[in-house]
Amino acid sequence: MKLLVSDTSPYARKCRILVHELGLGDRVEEVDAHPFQDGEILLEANPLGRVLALIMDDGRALTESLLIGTYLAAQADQPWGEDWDEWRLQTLGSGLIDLAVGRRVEMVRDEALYSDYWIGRRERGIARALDQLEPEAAGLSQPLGFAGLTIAVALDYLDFRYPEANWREARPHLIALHGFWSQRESFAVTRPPADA
Ligand SMILES: N[C@@H](CCC(=O)N[C@@H](CS)C(=O)NCC(=O)O)C(=O)O
Repeated sequence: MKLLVSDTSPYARKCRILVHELGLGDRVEEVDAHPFQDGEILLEANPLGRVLALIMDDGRALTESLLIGTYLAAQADQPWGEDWDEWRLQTLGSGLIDLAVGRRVEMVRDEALYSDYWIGRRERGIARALDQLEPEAAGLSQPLGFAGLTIAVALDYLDFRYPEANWREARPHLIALHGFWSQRESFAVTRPPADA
């Protein structure tokens, strides 16, 4: 299998961490495919031009990090079950990534195109999601689950692209979850380059 990734994408990072944690490293080859370069391999796998994509052994490609994560877990004989709370928190963490990436995209546009409305809207959504996740993070039954992983990747992405969010302020459970993941090798080897 080929996993088309970019080293700054939090969506790609979720799945790269999973590959590592599930012990699938020898079956999955990472291929660098920055979305804004519109490379042939990426556009063929994902006509939407987004990272990430997984080219399966039969040549077909999957897109969307949640679907790819679900597929990888099944490949490792550890299928995700019907723990709907785990799914609920996972999608909230993923939505947090969406807002943080959306804000970042807005911030790097030409100043003339820059929209305070959209940046403010994203920032308010990020703050609300963090407030909801804080008490819930304490109840994450298995810190190694996909929900915890996704939330930790979202928090690390905030450190990377939106440190002014100050997500640590009065959020001890999120700090603990992030601290847990920060000690994992999978997290360390997938950290985006500081200067990117
Ligand atoms: N919902 C998708 C989001 C993927 C996504 O937006 N990836 C970003 C990179 S971080 C991208 O490729 N952006 C380029 C674009 O939207 O044109 C997923 O979960 O995989």
